[in-house]
Amino acid sequence: VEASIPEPQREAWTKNQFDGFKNKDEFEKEVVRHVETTLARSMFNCDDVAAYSATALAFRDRLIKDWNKTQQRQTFTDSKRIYYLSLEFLMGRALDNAMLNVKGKDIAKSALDELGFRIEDIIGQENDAALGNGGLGRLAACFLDSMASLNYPAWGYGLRYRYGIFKQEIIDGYQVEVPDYWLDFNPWEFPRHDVTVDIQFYGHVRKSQDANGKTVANWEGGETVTAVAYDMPIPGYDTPSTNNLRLWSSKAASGEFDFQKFNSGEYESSVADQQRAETISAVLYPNDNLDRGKELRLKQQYFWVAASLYDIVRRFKKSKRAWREFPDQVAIQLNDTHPTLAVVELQRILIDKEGLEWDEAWAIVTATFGYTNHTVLPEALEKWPVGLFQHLLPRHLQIIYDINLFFLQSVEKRFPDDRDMLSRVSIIEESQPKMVRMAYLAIVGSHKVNGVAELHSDLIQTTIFKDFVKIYGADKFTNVTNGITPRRWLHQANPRLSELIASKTGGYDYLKDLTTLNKLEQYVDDKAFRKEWAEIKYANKVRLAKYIKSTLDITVNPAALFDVQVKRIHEYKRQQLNIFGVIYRYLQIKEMSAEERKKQAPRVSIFGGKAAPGYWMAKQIIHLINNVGSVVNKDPDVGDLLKVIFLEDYNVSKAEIIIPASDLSEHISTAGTEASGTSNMKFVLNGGLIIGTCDGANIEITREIGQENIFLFGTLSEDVEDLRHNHTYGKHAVDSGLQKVFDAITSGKFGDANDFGALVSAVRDHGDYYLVSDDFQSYIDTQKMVDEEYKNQEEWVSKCIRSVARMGFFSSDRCINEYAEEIWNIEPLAV
Ligand code: HBZ
Repeated sequence: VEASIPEPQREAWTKNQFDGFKNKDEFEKEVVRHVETTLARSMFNCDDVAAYSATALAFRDRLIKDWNKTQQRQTFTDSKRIYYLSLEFLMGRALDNAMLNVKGKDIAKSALDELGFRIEDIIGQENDAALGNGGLGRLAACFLDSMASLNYPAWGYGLRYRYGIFKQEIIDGYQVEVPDYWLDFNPWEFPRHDVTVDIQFYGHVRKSQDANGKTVANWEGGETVTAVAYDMPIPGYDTPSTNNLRLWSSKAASGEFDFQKFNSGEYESSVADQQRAETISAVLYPNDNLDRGKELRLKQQYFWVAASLYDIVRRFKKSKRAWREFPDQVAIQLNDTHPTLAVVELQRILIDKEGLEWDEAWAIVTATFGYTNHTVLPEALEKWPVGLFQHLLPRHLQIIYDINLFFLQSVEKRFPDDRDMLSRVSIIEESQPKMVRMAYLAIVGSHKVNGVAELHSDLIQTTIFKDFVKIYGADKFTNVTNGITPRRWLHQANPRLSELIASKTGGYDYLKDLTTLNKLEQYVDDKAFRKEWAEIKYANKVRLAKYIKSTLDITVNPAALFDVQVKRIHEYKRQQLNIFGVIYRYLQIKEMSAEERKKQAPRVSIFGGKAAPGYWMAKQIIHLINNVGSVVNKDPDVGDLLKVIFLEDYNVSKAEIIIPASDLSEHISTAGTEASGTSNMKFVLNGGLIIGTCDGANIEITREIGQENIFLFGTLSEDVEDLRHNHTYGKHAVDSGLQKVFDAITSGKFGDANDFGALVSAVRDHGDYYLVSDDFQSYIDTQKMVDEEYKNQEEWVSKCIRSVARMGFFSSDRCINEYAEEIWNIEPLAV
């Protein structure tokens, strides 16, 4: 690397290398310097925010060094890179992670202490980077962490939303959305005003002949918006490898800020143009598992995909390699169908701009892309009206039609007798209006398609994509079960448990090879170890209890069983089943004698999660939970036996407090609907047990930890279809337990019954699509078993320890290694 600096300047550059702080005193000096110069604040009025900012800047300086070197190394070695395209990166906070990865937390702690600050308070000042909805976005963040930690040359590409997922407030029991303007001060991003790409929209296609008489397509006219790169360093754990997350921000193209207009007095409309351009990267769409088909969303997708591909192609072209080597240098992973336009855009670049023949180009495209599916829910599968494409991206629509034509021709050849097949697998749905099926386009344009847990990968191959398995063979389809990063989700979130584990497994190496957790199993019968384990869980529960007290002014007993369901609110995830169960428990307590009550195991039912702003049913569920809470929590008959808590604004940083404090977490989706789930893994890794259905990764968790360590209940996915079919529309028989719950709701016990009519009648009168009534009794019975088993604390803690010991499989490091070997064909770059 140094050799690239011309000889005469080399010494001056190398002798002046900035090394960052090496000890407490140097760190203090850096902090004070940043307070006084970078932030231009006096150290006499340095508050927590300023101390956070200065601390973050000092660590950022350290990261930049490694980041630059990593990028140089990747360029000089000309290594193959993986590009992870995701519309969402739910990163959470960065400072604690940066401290861990550059091994500087102890230094920072004592220095901040001397300067008069508590490190926890300082870490707590940071805004979450909440550029995602839920599981899909958080998975992308865990993957970035693992790719850097494993030294893979990897870049993430996404959008730099000015507003992340909204902040949730609960007012009178209802969700209210507040915009999340998070960019006030973001020390982790670097604007690259010199890295810009002009992105075209609208216009028309004109065919012409080139010098050799070949017909070429020219996409002309329309409007242009400029993409500006913002880079964020992604440090790896215990390695200097620091990868890049590049987020694009939109602004008016320089020619577009119309000086003509400006000068002729049309100042307002010239500003309006500017604002229209900036709208593209303004907000994250807040729906998870729902496709709403808005034009601006398609604009976001193309804007981000086109800018990213331009960047990737530009980097490849610098290597001066032949085009056919592109897939040897570049792997691109599509995080769900949101970036599927990248398939079309790369084909367009190769044939329209670079002059390759269709077949040659298409071979390159399909060898480059891999597609990950995250859902089988029909309402989440992306489709775009052909007319919208025609208007916004006319050349891309032509290419899609050609892709489809060649694809259908090959299908017809192989299945000449199956006429139906062609319309079933066509990328264009012949509906009114015609639609482009993005998942089919992603399958046809990729060399591998994967689901995110075993059951889910089986389901996509046997249901929504089964024709494609016939066409391409089973080899094109694979499973990569999700994972989570143990750095954030164990070490950072649960430092005391991490320390205890380290003391028994031979240090913190377990954070690099999670399977070494299995060494814990030998301590299961060690009473002293169990005691320490239980004390840590208790302390984590005290921490959460304090948080509940400070935010909701409700006192909960840390000795009670903490039963947690935190995730996006969705009918398929069945928070309604949980709250119906809570109501059932409440009614039972009310019927008990004082004697019986004494024998009851106290419980705190904790909920958290956002409803998409337009998802009315999900908002009803939130409202019901809150209303049940306000009745139960002040009922003197109940006391400590039951508390119902709804935690406002569930996000990554709150998850880091909530998850380590759970005794039992709920993963109770209707079988076959939750593709994987990833918080299930986080809860078990933090020493909590699960109550769950045979769905998603619950199944593999059960296989790993043993069925005696998980509370499974409910319908199996193979039985769901039949049960749904049997539910006659109109009155639907519900058993007496659930009927009592419905009676309580409709009697107005939890506020105006009309407010919750839809929740009841969805189950009772409208076919119960999510099988709440079918699973209710076994859910209640299983909760009873939980109560019984929780009374035997020694046995409970043993189960927790055994489970943690067997969770090694669920590291995102394992998961990324599988992607690297089976899909990306990429090697780590030695440091
Ligand atoms: O992806 C989730 C799955 O529901 C969950 O089971 C899985 O563990 C996780 C990671 O694989 N899917 C999502 O989170 N999906 C979305 O957030 C989403 C966002 C926008 C959309 C569609 C889906 O248009």
